[in-house]
Amino acid sequence: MTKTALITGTTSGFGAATARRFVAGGWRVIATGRRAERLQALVEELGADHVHAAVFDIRDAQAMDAAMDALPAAFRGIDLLINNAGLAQGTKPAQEARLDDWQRMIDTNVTALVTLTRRVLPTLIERRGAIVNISSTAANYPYPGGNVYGGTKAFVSQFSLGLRSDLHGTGVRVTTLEPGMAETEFTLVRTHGDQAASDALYHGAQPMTAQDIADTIWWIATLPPHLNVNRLEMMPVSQSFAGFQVARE
Ligand code: NDP
Ligand code: 8X3
Repeated sequence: MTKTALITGTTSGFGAATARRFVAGGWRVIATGRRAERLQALVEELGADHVHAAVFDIRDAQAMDAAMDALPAAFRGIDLLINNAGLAQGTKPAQEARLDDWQRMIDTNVTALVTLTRRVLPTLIERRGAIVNISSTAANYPYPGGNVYGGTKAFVSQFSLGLRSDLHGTGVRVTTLEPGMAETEFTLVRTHGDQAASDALYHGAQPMTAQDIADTIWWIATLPPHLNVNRLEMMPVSQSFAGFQVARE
């Protein structure tokens, strides 16, 4: 039987590549995001039988509810929730950061993610489905300017582990995927539209691609049903760890 994935944030980056990967694998995809024209283009590219576009701002709980209530019959049985929509805002140290940037990250990466998860859980339990939550290496390793972004992703990772405990015995699988540097619109968004800063960050670094992440999510989702990947951290070979910093008088 054809399976259905609800993938948030499919207008760009990981989400768009993952939507294409799952449709190529024979799944139906509910594709979400604010940019309606990009979702429409995805529907035209992959076919209305395979993709349903649900246009809403994920921070708007009422709009989310309306979009979920309006799902066509063929897309109602959700087998996989991929909580991917998210963002970083700003790179400044906490003492210089904008409070509205912090609020936007918390609203999107945390509040919206738990709201949608709570809504979809009964269906996932009914269908012995799965959840893949997109966290980040920023959940595990602090770096200057990572402050609230890292905090939101640490929440996502810990929430995922908590879900595993609560869903014990239901057959529902939960994975948190923690990628490092990958070239998408992520840095453009983080810098409020600075394309040069984005290009400079990725230049010569061979970052991961959205396709790398899509293939990994596909692998996680298509493992035999008795296996659960709890958490998976991945980086490009060009990225690794640096030591502690020491302030001297
Ligand atoms: P992109 O900026 O390319 O894509 C982000 C997606 O999230 C877009 O489709 C965007 O849709 C959606 N989104 C953001 N805010 C909202 C909102 N308020 N309502 C609805 N949709 C929203 O970035 P990535 O693909 O890189 O990011 C995907 C996820 O991966 C994020 O959670 C990010 O934190 C995480 N991540 C990214 C890494 C990277 O290096 N790229 C590494 C580790 C994790 P739209 O703007 O149309 O609404
Ligand atoms: C994105 C990876 O290193 O920019 O989550 O925080 S990083």
